[in-house]
Amino acid sequence: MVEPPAVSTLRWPDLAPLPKRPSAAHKGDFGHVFVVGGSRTMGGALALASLAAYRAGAGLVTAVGQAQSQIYLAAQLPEATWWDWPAHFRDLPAKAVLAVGPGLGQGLASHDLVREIGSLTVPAVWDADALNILARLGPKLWSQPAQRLATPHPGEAARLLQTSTAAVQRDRVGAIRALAACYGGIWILKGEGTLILGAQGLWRCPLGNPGMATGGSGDVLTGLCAGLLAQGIPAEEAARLAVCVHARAGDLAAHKLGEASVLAADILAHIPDALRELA
Ligand code: NPW
Ligand code: AMP
Ligand code: MG
Repeated sequence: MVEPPAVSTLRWPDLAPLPKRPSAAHKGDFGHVFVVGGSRTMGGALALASLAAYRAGAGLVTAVGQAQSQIYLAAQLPEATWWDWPAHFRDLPAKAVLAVGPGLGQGLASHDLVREIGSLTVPAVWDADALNILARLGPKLWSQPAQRLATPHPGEAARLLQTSTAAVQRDRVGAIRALAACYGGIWILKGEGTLILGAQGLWRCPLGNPGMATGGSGDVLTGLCAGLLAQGIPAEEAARLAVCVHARAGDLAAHKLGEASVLAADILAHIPDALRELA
């Protein structure tokens, strides 16, 4: 018997496009993303993720950050509403999706936010400092059932597995399998040839380029994942779609600007073109 390949390669643009928006739709139909991050010095990460959630098609986005970082949102995204830390998430609306981590920092207040979010059953995307805190607190943090999608880069994956970045990169397939086995949930291991692992299998995205190795690039992916989830796209499909749209947007940006000059904001700006190629 022939063994199926361990890793399936995703092909652009052979992915399901976004569901068509009914003509009588209203913003409540497309979910409400709460992006939790933006400690005092990293409001930019929160702004990028929030913008990406809207660009993905979410109906409403609320950014949750430290008061000092609101300036980034006010300048770039008047469409988003704002919550100051400390925030509580017990009474979220029915179609809420959380994205936690972009620019969150790892101080005491961040730990409190992550502990509370870890105890919720709301669908959530975990990234950046939320994953660093998860690495410190351990998999028990995720003991409540919830749809969770985690997006570590190799450095964050190494912290979660208590190993080195080099060891993760030597065996990326082994690393993503170990993450899923240890923590549960759906995993995206970022970097060249991003891997996506869930119950439906292990996938590799062949798109993307080293121009995407730039501050804020991963924060855009986090917002994209949450924006797709909020529209009711099943989590594994949303993960594969978000990774490919992000990488395709990065390729379009690099083609236009040259790899060295790509900013995370340029990846963001090319998301609509990438989405239109799918339709
Ligand atoms: P090394 O050095 O090789 O062992 P950190 P961060 C590794 C926020 N941001 N291939 C590599 O490790 C984020 O949201 C805010 C191989 C590297 O040195 C977070 O909250 C911005 N290795 C916070 O900053 C814009 C790779 O990881 C180390 C790799 C910290 O996040 C920037 C760096 O990781 C940023 O997004 C790869 N492909 N990728 C803002 N404008 O507000 C990463 N590594 O120490 O977790 O730092 O990713 O900058
Ligand atoms: P972060 O380190 O969290 O900002 O995430 C970086 C983003 O850029 C991830 O989506 C990576 O997959 C992507 N990226 C970084 N370097 C490369 C590369 N050399 N080739 C393709 N994608 C990359
Ligand atoms: Mg990151």
